[in-house]
Amino acid sequence: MRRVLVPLALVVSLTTGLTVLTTLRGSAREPARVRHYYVQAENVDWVLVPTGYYDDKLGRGVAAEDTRFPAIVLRGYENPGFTRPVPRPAWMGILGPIIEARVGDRILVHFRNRDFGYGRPHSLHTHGLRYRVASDGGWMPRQKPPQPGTAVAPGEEYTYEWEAGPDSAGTWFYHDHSVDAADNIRRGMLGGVVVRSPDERPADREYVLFFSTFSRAVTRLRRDFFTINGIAFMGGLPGLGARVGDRVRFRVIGMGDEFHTFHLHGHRWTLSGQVVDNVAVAPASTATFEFVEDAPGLWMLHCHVLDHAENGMMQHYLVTHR
Ligand SMILES: [Cu+2]
Repeated sequence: MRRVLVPLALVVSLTTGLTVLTTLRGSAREPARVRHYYVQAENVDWVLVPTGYYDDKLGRGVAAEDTRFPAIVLRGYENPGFTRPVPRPAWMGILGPIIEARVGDRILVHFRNRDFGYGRPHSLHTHGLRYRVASDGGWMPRQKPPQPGTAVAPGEEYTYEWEAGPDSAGTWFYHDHSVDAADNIRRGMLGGVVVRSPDERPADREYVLFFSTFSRAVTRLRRDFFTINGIAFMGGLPGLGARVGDRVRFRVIGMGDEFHTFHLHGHRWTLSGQVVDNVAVAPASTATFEFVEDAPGLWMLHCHVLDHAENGMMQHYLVTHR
């Protein structure tokens, strides 16, 4: 096992971190912190429709067993030994751990590659945060020698150092960016990044939802599946919902090769000064919005690209009374 740190980058970021710390001092805000995340690339047989699906009106469906494929996922651990998994709510589906920080924080992501199934090199690359090139993770053809952290071999470790600047507040994401990045991302190597500004209001419920396609070209299954957090068809992503009166925040992320929309029945919210009930997200784009829950009942949450909704991109959203 190998741990790589670039001393220069560390010193520079430490200095920057201290500067931010000084800026925040004097306010009643939470002081800047160094946050450690332990993220591991692992092989799992992922089931895209864990509940199975059968529509008796249309006479079509799919059994859970027929939606299993060899995925590569990112899993979070609480300790440097990678022995205690970070608890994962069911609604997160296939996602890697959510990297969460406040503006001013420094984030150290200790990445370990355990992809012995495919035996591929991997990396982590983030959006929205500040980092030096040694923490970019983007493998480039014909780079000699390869940039550090862009092709972490199976069995090896690398530490990425990211920083949440004042211009980092919002919803972002990280993903593999190594030699076979596109295939690795299509197999599940993605996760959300949440950076909170000092004046962000706390939400009672907050969900990070990735809209992405698992195509038959990658999975070798009989058909394409359109998923939210790697799960297709209703019932497969339990736990999405709220109680009346809750402040609910959605962080929606498009990933893959197609654009998607987030549509939630019975609700509307303000985005960029306009009241909407449907938001489009292009690949690698995000939308953040919130509302105070006022609509009890079991609702549909789905992509409004019709072909996508029809082929799995829909889930339940349950609102209960207090
Ligand atoms: Cu869609």
